[in-house]
Amino acid sequence: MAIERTLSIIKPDATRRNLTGKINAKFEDAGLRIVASKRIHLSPAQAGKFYEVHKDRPFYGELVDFMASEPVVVQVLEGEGAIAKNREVMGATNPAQADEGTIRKEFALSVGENSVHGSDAPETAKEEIAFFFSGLELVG
Ligand code: YYY
Ligand code: MG
Repeated sequence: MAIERTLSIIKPDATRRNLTGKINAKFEDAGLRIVASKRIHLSPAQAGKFYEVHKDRPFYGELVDFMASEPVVVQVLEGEGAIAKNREVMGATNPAQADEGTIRKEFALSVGENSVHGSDAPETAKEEIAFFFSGLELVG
């Protein structure tokens, strides 16, 4: 499998509870390298744009408010099959359905406040990385 890059976000419920280090340990233990990282506070407009794909879903308004409520840590993770590997480490969207040992099983509060975002495919990974980072900020 090829070396890939994927976009990860540590969400407000996790930054608020000081879980950034514990979550990053899960990524690193899985062989994912953090090649870019920054703590930012999204505006509602920025959060809305990032999650535009979900704009017609009933949870969109709440999702945008939540993502803009407190700081997040946006990161680029790199490794063998990084996109799928990150999704595995994250666990299912709904923590009640997430496997043991996954980030969401261990830390998520609810389906909405579920601690992490991860790109779901190569094309979205490329777009999402470009949404937050310039090429100069990616330090492999
Ligand atoms: O990629 P992933 O984060 O696992 O789930 P998506 O289906 O892309 O949904 C994005 C985001 O929306 C999810 O992480 C929480 C929120 N959400 C929700 O609040 N309620 C749902 N029923 C589904 C998703
Ligand atoms: Mg998704």
